[in-house]
Amino acid sequence: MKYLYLTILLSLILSCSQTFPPKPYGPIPSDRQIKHHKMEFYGFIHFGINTFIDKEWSDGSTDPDKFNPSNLDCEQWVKIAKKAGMKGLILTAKHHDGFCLWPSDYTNYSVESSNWRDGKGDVVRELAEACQKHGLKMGLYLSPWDRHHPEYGNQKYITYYRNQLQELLTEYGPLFEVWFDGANGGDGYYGGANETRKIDRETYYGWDKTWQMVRELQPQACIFSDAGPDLRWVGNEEGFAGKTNWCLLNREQMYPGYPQYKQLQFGHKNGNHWVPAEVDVSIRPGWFYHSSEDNKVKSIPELLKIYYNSVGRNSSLLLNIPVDKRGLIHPNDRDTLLKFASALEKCFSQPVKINNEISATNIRGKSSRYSPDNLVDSDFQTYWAAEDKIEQASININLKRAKKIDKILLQEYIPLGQRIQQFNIEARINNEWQEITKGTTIGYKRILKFPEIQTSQIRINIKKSKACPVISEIQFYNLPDKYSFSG
Ligand code: FUL
Ligand code: CA
Repeated sequence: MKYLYLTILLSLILSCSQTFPPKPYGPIPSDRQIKHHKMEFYGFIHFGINTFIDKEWSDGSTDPDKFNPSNLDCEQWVKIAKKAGMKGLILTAKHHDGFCLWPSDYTNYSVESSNWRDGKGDVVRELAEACQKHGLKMGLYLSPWDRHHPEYGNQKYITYYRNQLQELLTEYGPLFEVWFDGANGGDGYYGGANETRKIDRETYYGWDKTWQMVRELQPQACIFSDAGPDLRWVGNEEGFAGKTNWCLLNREQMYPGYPQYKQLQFGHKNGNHWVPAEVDVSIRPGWFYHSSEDNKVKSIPELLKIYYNSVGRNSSLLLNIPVDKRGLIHPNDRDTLLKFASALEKCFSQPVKINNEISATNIRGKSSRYSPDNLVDSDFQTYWAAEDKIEQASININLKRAKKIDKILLQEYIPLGQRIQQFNIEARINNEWQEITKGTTIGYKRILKFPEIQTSQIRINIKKSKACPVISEIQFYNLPDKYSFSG
């Protein structure tokens, strides 16, 4: 009898221990990174002295008075961005030309030296206030390369750069992201020297110290650069991440301007830091406004393709809108953004209903806490998990009646790490199981699009996972034909 009690007790303990959540596997995201993952889509605003001289890059010698928007209205930007579904806006406070959109105490190469608003204007402040008013987050870009500053290339410039950063980090409220560009072309005005200055990208800027300032002054802000530490460049400006895309990166040997940027498309499978990719791409060919590009705003199918290849491939999407000479978003960009938002809404607002007809080949501790029902409750926090050591499993979905489907959305519960490395999706068509699509990594979000099928049974097979799979959400959709595109 004693033994019977003991056995019951032991098996109770065992089954309870099985219902403990899986232990995190490998690097995991910080809270600030998780919040950032959930933003998914936000905007970039390239605006500055280049806007007025029709250039992408200027050399730092342009007269500040050229900066003269006739009708600047940051609320217009913010309202459009919000309607477009963006969760934040990042502004180029200073681009490579060194011209500052705020009245910095450390230079007069800024809005203060222009006649705009009688030299009393501050674009950064106007944007901060508009964001605050309409509930959008703000981020800032401060170019490390400065083609105006006479001391660029020596230590005095680094002090100047950090002083400017301090102003931006302390005077404009909370920032969700600070953007550190790796570009450095060498030649510039440099206070009249007009020469080429080469710096050692790895050591010159003393990044650790600068990033420490961001941590201290804006602990919630994610730091973006080619090398993280919170977000990495995706290695191209065309609008796509790798189909295989790990949020992991061995970032120690990397720095802004790191030349092996192709690796950034995929991340490192066994990387030792959590550094997800951000896809930055412009809605027009250029980053800054050029009237010659008014009819070159990307089409809705092009933007949808970018969305699938960024948000749909475990990245965030930073879509640039060049603000025009008036200081407004041009009507062509506005119309496109609003149409893009309604296309996304049509695509993703109505998942195919699943009605609890979902099962899995393995459920952690057979516990309802890890039930496959959690996969279809539209709640990222609830998840299905398999038992430890189970690295292959299938999820079966029975749709009672045959339904049309042309894409699937999957989300791993990333607070416990990125685990899955290979999976496929099968559907029962004409009484046979057929593979309809397959993939490698999932991460925060993976969307796969395939030719429309009609089926009542679907199977998701996790074929390879670094540790037991932990999935938050699975959804199926049917894209309206009107928005179909190839590729
Ligand atoms: C690049 C810059 O050189 C471009 O002008 C633009 O700002 C883009 C976002 O980053 O490195
Ligand atoms: Ca869920």
